[in-house]
Amino acid sequence: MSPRPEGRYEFVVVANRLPVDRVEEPDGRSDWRQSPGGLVTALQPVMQQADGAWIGWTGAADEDLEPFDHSHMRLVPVRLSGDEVEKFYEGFSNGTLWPLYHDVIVPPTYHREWWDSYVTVNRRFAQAAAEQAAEGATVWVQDYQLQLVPAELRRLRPDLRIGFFNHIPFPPYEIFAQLPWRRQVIEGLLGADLLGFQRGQDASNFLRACRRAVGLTRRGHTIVVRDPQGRSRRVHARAFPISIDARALDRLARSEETRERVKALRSELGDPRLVVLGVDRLDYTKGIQHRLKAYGELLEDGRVDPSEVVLVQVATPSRERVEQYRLLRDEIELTVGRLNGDHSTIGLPAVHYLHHSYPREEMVALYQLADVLLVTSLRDGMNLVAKEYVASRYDERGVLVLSEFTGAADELTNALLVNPHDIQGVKDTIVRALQMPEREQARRMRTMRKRIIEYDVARWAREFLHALRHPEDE
Ligand code: GDG
Repeated sequence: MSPRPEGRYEFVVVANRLPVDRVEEPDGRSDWRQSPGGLVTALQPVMQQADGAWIGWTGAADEDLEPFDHSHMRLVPVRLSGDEVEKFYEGFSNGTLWPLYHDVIVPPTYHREWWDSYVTVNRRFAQAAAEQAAEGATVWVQDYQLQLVPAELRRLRPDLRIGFFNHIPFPPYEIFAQLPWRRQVIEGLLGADLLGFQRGQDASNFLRACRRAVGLTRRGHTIVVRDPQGRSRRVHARAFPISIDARALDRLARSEETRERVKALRSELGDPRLVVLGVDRLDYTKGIQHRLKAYGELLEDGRVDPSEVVLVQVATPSRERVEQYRLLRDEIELTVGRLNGDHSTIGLPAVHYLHHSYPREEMVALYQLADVLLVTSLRDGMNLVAKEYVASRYDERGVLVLSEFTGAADELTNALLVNPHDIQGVKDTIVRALQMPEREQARRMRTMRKRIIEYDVARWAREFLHALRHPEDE
C-alpha cells in the first residue's frame, strides 16, 4: 500500500514505544498515562508548538488501535504481533543489537528470521510515519530498534527532513563488523539528514563504519551519499549528549514532601548509617555484579563496617522474557543473599536489594539520601541516573562514583571516575568517597550541577532540531 500523499503533522517522532503507559482504573477500565521518561518531557513543547504526532508501539502484542490524542499529542500505535515481539524486539533488538553495541559484554545472537522481522517491522514504522507527516515535515527517529526507518522513509517521502538519534553507544568497527547485515544497517541510517550520537566517539565509530562497510568517506562530520536518482545528499553525524529536566528534579528534591520522605527513610535505614546507592535497570551492561563484588570485598576486609554504612541497590525489572536477563537476575540475587547472610545483623541488613520500579518522587528521595551514588556500567550510552543524582543535590552534598565507560563521564569530569573492571580501584574509590570532606564534595558537585542545569534535555532537543533544520550551519 502506498501512503496517502501527505498527512497533516509538521513534526513526527518515531520511537519503539509510545510515550504513554496503560493504567487500570478502579472501575476496571483502562486508560493511558504519560510515561515518566525524559524524552517525552523534552519533546512535548515542540510537539505542542508544531502540531506533532508520535508513532510507536503500545508494549502489548497483537493490539489494533486507532490513532488517539493524549497530552496534546497525536499518538499513532504501530501493531506488533506476538511473533514480532519475539523476533524483532526481544530477538534482534535486545538479543543481537543491544549486546553488539555494548562491546559484546555477552555474545550477540545472529538469526536470519530475527533480521527478517526487524526489516518488516522497520518498514511498518516508516510507512506509519510517511502517512502522518505533512509535506516537508520534520521527522525524528529514535534509537537502535529503528535503524532502517530513515532510508525506508526517504524512499516513501523524499520531501521530509529526517533526523535519527542513537541512545546507546555505536561500537568500534572491529565489533560492528560481526553483524551479518552491517551494510544494510549503515544504508538504513544514511537515509537521515542528521544522525545524533551520545559521544563524539560514537559518531566517529559510525563515520568509520561508513567507510569500511559501504566505502563512503567522511569530510569532517559529513558524508556525501548518492540517491538512486543520482542526486547527491549530505548526511551529518555528530554528538548531541542527551540530558534530563534538571530544574524539575531540583524543584522536586527541594519540596517539603521529599524532605519529609528523606527523614523517614533515613530513620528506617538506621540513622546515622551512611548510604551508598545504586539505581539501574537490571541489565548486564550496568556492571551490578562488579559493584557487588567490590562492596562485598570491602565488607570482608573490614574496610566498610555494615553498622555504619548500608548499600541500597534498586534494580528495576527489565526484559524479563530474555534468557540472559533471567540468568543475570539469579546471579545478582545469589550474591546479595550471600552478602547479607555473611554481614547483616537482625534489623540491619548490609544490602537492601529492591527489585521494583518506584515513583519518581521516591527516586529523588533516595538520591537525596545517598552519601555516595555508584554507577559502574561496563558500557552505557549516557547514564541518566548519574545526571539525576547531580540535579537532585541542591545541597551540594554527596559523591558520584562514575564509570569511565558511560557517556556521562565525558561531561561529569568532577565525579570520581572508575574503571569497573578494576575491582581494587573501585574499592579504593568507594572508601575515598565515603571519607570525602564536605568542602570537596561541594566543590565537585557545584561544577557538575552547573553543567547539568545549563545543558538540560530541552537544550539537547533544541540543538538537535536546530542542526536538522539548518544544515548550512553544520
Ligand atoms: C538508555 C541508554 C541513555 C530507573 N528505575 C526507575 C526509574 N528509572 C529511570 C532513571 C532514569 C532511567 O530510568 C534510566 O536511564 P539510564 O540512562 O540510566 O539507562 P537506560 O534505561 O539503559 O537508557 C542510556 C538513555 O537511554 C537515554 O538516552 O542514557 O545510556 O542505555 O531516568 O531514573 N524511574 C522511576 N522508577 C524506577 O524504579 N520513576
